[in-house]
Amino acid sequence: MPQPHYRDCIEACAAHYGDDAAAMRAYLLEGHDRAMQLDNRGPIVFDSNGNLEPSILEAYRKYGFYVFTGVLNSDELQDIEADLAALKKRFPVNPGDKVAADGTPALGADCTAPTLVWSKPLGDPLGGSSLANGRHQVKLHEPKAADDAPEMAPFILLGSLQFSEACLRVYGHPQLLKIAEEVNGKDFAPFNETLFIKEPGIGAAVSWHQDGTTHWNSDRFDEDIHGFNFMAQVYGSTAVNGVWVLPGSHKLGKVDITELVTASGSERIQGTVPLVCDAGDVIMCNRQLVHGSFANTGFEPRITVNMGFHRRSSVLDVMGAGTHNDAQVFDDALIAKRSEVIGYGIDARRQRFPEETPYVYQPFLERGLDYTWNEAAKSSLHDYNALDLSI
Ligand SMILES: O=C(O)CCC(=O)C(=O)O
Repeated sequence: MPQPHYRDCIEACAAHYGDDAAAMRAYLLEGHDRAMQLDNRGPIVFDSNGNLEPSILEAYRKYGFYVFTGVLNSDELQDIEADLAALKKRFPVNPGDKVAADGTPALGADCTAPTLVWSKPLGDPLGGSSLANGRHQVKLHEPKAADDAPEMAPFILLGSLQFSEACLRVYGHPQLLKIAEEVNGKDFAPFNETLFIKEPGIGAAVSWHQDGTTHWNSDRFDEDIHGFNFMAQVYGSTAVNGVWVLPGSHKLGKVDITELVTASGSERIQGTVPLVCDAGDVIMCNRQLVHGSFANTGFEPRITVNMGFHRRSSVLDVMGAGTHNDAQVFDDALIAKRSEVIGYGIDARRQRFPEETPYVYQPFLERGLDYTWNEAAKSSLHDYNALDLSI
């Protein structure tokens, strides 16, 4: 479990915090230790009825997150890495450029729905801004990047499944979809899919926030109403480059983060722990948890294949938050259209891993729908994230 260079990364990170270096070092070390003591990690286990082992759901509900170990095998990780390398070659050199470095059309250049989100290296572009409905209430420390760092770099890719078949196949993972069913019901609905790109020395911070927007004052409010994200890790995740969370905060309703920071005496919110895990592990993270990540001042990359799921009742006929796409009402037809990617994910996975038993999605069964992953399906995913179920 110890990450390679784990202590060196912590030292490198602390060194970027000036007078706060000692406090940052202690925060990282103590947070790591506390995270490793929590009883919320292990392989995916189903009981004899095919349901998720109850103790796993209990721990998830208690802390608001669970680390599933060893979910993606080395073949699958290699597929993702190959896709990532190809994607990076297609990134525009500067925000808004229509071509990549080699002069070919840039990734997303022909998309109307949002794709790449950029930041200055080690910046915190969302913190303290009105972006994403102003949910990132404070700005985190923006360490100084190396002189040879690029001026701007992509740190989020929205609508990622239209660009990466390997990520689409993770989305179709039968055990993960079964877990989505257990938490959100057999008729669960998608949310969105993204890549978080945290290259060492470059990767931006994502300031403390809770993800939900629309349901904080709902009569039906509960800890699951804004859904959850799976965060599959391509290289693992550490105290330095990973997401930090405040365990149990998914039950608290809307939290005043500015007040938490003030009470903690710094941006190092007391009681938080990092999501620490290895390559191939998948974290399930309640969207209502207070969470965020610091700029990646360590030596290791973190790439998260993020994919979220909702209860149908949380999205059906609801006016969206407009956080990830234009705000719109999610009627049954829109949800059905947005759910097609589940069918394509399941079939793309079946083609690559024929020895697995594919997941059966109840709404497709009820409606007699069947999806085949092929070139036509691929084209149909263009701009699919314009229908993200953002709440
Ligand atoms: O991966 C990160 O650094 C941030 C993730 C996050 O904020 C989210 O998934 O809502």
